[in-house]
Amino acid sequence: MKTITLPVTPGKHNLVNYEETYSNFDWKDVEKEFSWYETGQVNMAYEAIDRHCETARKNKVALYYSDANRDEKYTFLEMKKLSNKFGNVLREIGIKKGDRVFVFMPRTPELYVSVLGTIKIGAIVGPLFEAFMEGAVRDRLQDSGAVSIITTPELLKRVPVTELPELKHVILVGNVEELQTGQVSYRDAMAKASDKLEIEWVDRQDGLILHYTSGSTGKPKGVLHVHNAMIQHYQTAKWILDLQEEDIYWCTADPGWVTGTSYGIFGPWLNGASNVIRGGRFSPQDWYSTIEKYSVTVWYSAPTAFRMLMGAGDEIVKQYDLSSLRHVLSVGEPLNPEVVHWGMKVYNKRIHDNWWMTETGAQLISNYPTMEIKPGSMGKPFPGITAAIIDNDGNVLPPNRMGNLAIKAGWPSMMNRIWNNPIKYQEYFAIEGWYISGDSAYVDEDGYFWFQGRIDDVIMTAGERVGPFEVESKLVEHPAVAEAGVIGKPDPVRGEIIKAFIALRAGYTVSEELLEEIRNFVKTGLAAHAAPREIEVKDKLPKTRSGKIMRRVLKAWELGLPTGDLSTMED
Ligand code: 6R9
Repeated sequence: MKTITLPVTPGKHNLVNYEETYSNFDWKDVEKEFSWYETGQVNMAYEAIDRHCETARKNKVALYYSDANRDEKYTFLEMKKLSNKFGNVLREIGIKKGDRVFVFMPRTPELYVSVLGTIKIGAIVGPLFEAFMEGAVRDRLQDSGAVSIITTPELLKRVPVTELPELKHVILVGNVEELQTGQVSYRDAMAKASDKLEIEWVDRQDGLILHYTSGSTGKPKGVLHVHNAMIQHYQTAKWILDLQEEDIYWCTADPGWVTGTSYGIFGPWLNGASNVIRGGRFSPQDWYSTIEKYSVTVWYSAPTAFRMLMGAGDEIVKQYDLSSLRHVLSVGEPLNPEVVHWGMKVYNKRIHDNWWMTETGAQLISNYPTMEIKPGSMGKPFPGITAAIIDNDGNVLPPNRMGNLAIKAGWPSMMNRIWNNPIKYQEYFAIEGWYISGDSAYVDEDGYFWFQGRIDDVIMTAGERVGPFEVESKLVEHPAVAEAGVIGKPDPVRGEIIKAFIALRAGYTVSEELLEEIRNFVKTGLAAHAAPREIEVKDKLPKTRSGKIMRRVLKAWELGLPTGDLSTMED
């Protein structure tokens, strides 16, 4: 197949010559960009916000926020004062360095203030998706031993406080009639708090943020990142997002997803950029009008969103002025070449794909504005990053051979640990010197990387990473379900949809009502995005002798493919 390459984007860019920079790069040089290089005093939130307040940037807008009811903006100086206040609120109730503090609320300025204030006092922030239901919230708070959660009165119903003995405080954002023991009103506490704070200076390897993410087995795992990650957040945001002083930047990701923190908070603010946050749900009209309203110049989103925009058609694009756009990027799933070509047609912009994971903390492989794009490829490794395709014995494979996408271990934003699970952590580094991503890929003769799939069974649906095990566990909690196997079924819009195969318990018969009830059960017990769109009932599911559901067999059935080696399958 012949690939059509897209030429470099003309204009001024931060990364001028990729090849030359790649050969001369040293992470040590990036350290000089931070104030701690001189002072020895480290804190991510200081570098992202307070440092700019010592320059003319203090009156620059750090955050533009709007939703259906609010329309606000905050300068760096205002963000500094608000996050100082919040840091004091937390100190007042006894939160200390290293404590886990969770945020569980819609994307609002209060969420960003809470994250920054938590980091300023050296506590570890745990962001949760607003869509999480009780079970998902409980698992994460329990595993991490969280002492506090910042949430809203509406979402509080999904925080099972009685099952969380370590949780001491609930900070409520919004109108509260009467506070119960252990509850704090955000508004009242903020009104009383001082806007001066002594920042907690930390070690570069101290905990910053804990992102829970799904694997193919077991419960979600807590990926811990440390303050040192700022080195890579800063430099990738400079060269991949190409953030420049005048840019208005919009990352559409929720902070429950690592993209919404590394590139919705840290990367842009470390670079002193103006950050747009739009609350509420996705709609093509709303998204295009957000770009128009703020004259967004740099836009970071995900393939599912671009496919939905493509589905909404070309006509609607013409109703908005999108001429401010300078640079468009995508992450999270494979970006189909059709979408890239469509982006050229309707936005007259290249959509720059890039690859990374929760565990990697920051972008590792990318398309750069000053590089030719091969639509469908994730691009080339960031300077300072060695990426390779290796076989299961650790041999580096030649171009055009598919294998494990692996990274030489030791980049600045690499996860520091999996919370409570050193064994899981070590599994990533089972091949000496390498981090094994779990993705399969190949590299072409020009050094471009091409994604092929997940080696394990993790499902990517509409940009959300869903562990089949979590969904299966929930399904079998339903009284009618005997066993369940869950797979990702390819879908033109969502990348994959969740399809569940179930066997019913004796005494139950299939009906539309029952299947709808089961779907709702997962929706209300886990999250709407985790509910299977399709449920198929079987007499019996394929299992290994040790009792594990063989998802690859289900997938082969679904796709009409050969089932492969069935030697481990039970009789
Ligand atoms: C940032 C993020 C990580 C998994 C990753 C891979 C998939 C991410 C991709 C991509 C194809 C890309 N993925 N970027 N697949 N092309 N450009 O997405 O983190 O939620 O942890 O997911 O997402 O399978 O292993 P996370």
